[in-house]
Amino acid sequence: MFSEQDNQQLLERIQTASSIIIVVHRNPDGDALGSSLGLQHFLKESFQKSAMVVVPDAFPDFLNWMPGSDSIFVADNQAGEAEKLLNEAELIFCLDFNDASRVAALEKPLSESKAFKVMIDHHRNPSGFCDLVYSDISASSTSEMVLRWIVDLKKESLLNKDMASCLYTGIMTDTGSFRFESCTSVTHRMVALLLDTGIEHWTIHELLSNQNSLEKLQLWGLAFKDKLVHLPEYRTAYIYLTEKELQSHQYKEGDLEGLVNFALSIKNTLMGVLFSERNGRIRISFRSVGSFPVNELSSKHFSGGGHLNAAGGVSDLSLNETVEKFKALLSEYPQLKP
Ligand SMILES: [Mn+2]
Repeated sequence: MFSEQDNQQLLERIQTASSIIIVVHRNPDGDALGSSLGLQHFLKESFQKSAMVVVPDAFPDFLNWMPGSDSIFVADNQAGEAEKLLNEAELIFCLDFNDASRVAALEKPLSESKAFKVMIDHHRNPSGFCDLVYSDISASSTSEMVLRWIVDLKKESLLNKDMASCLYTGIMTDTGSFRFESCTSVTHRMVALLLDTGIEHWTIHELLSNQNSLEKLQLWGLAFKDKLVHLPEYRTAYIYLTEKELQSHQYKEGDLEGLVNFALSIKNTLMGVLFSERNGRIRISFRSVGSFPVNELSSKHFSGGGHLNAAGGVSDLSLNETVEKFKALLSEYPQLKP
């Protein structure tokens, strides 16, 4: 949590800033959008301040119902304008990421901006590019942390449905619908405050889940039938998809969201991995259960990182070479053996 002194300084900055920007990581997910839009609504409600949410690149369609999502500034098709916004900002909130390199092309303008920078984030090893840092790697989500901050300021009476549905979406998506170990009694108490605003949580679940296209389901069908490999000798399962397979199923950003969890769902599996070829690069999602640290594996071998049980990585090898490299590594991890 921010110290009392930090909070005083932060409130002063909010009140005096003529321009406030909220930035999130590239490939923004439910928590990135939920925390940033939730904070945007809070700044409006509590301080009558308009903040702009800036995302490095497009967000998935299944999040475009979120209150405020139509006013999000997507930087990758207006790079010059985004640079200008960061440059002229007096206060920048950095939500749901721990290092300036996580904002892709916005890294340089963000690092160079003279704005006062505030990080709220739950990823490991926050780097020192912000003036104020609220980091909690045990938190379920950045959305929960934003809500804790609102409660800490004793402003929970200002919560409204717009704020609540954004923060609820962030907490729900980052906890796999309240399933993960990081989802604690504190998380549930925070969520109770959100439900007290009268949001329809069942409608939010429907908006997030029942958004499939036929092509997406057929892509998942292909993945399960022909592209899922089970290695019981390493308690590992992985799915690998080529760019061609994605394209022939009219792939849209977000279509692979959650697929990796099905690799992990095979009985007695400790690690699930998804390799997908996108724009000539291999993107990798790692998931694990228990104490197997996929963030370490990813940072050591696939230029990635993240959480103990959920991490991302990339590879510039071909898809087959990447999968072979991954398979060759498994014997280095005796804890995967049954
Ligand atoms: Mn998050």
